[in-house]
Amino acid sequence: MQLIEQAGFIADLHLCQQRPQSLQRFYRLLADFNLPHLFILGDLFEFWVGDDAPPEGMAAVIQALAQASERGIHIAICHGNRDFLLGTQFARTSGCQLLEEATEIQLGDRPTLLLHGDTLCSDDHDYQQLRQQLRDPKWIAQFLAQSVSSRLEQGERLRAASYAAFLAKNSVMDEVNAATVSDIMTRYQVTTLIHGHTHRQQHHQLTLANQQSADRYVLGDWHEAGATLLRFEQSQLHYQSLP
Ligand SMILES: [Mn+2]
Repeated sequence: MQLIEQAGFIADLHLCQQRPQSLQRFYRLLADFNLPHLFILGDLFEFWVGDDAPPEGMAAVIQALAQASERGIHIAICHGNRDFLLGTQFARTSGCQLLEEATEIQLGDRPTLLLHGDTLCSDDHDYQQLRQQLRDPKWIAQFLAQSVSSRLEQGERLRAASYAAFLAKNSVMDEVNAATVSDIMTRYQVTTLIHGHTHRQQHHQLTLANQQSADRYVLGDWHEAGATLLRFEQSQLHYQSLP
């Protein structure tokens, strides 16, 4: 397990050409970044239909990532539900490391688990079922074999369907299931969990099923309520709001 003494964590930037403010903020963050590790815990991009077809304007994001990597910042990215098709070509050109779905790190003296967070929303059965289908390697191979225009069309349909489901639930993002959180933290034997996806930035203190006390840090999104960076330095985790 990697020992990390200083790092920054962000998630749910949902970058796309229609969000110039988020793009500028991200370029600024990369240019000013003064920690050795940056973890991007999913949904860096609003959508991604394959490394051969970056959405309009997103080649500049890859270039900015590559420049920051060249400066010596280790940037690690996990898939979100929007950009789960980020692949090896993206990793190569951006200089970023693609993480497994669940990644354990040793954050100072804290055994820590990193996730996007969508798997914690286990009460949403429809979503979990769809997720299982979309992460099937066979489905992915079939999808990536199609033309870019057909992939974009299907991606647009999926986004519209997920937006309709979101509206049907009174525009509330799903919340995590407390038992699922406790289960996964116990399984990985961690006392700190960092994730995004729900867009509900908050530090939660909790007691796991095995009575151990634990911390869960949720990363906020970048377009609804301003952006933040969760920083770990001098053995402390704290949120820093980004200009
Ligand atoms: Mn998400």
